[in-house]
Amino acid sequence: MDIVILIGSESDLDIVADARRILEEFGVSHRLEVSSAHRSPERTRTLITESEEQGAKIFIAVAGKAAHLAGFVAGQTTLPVIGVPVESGGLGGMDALLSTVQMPKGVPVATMGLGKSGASNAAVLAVQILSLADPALRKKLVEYKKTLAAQVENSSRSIRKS
Ligand code: RP5
Repeated sequence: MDIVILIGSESDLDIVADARRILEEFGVSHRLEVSSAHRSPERTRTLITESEEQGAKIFIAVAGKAAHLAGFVAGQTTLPVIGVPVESGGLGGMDALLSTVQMPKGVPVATMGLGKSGASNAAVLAVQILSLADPALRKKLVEYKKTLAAQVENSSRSIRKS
């Protein structure tokens, strides 16, 4: 298992659906767990240790509100941590964005944009990191980029036709 996705609450499950699909498409194994930095700190600590022992290479931490899950994980591992802030009521995600991105010096969290697109980008970034040591993954990323470019061309073609 290469990637561990931690979501702060079951209510974040929908946010990571596309990200999980992306990892599957690239053939990258992942484990998904619900664990909260503030409600279940012991469980989160145990998951970090267990994941490291099982050979995990990257953590993706997804949380909303005072989102300290990614920072909590980053403080306890030397593995890269990618943070995804989640929009929730009240401050519309600005709370989670700032909580995730503003890590003090020395403990980085690679912070994505908000919500589902941020989670998808977390998956792509994780694949890119893994591809540094995996030429087959790199080839798949080249194909992925070609697919993105083809989508733009197709959109443009159908607009011209309409
Ligand atoms: C965070 O607060 C979670 O990550 C979630 O995004 C948000 C709301 O949590 P619940 O009220 O659904 O538990 O801890």
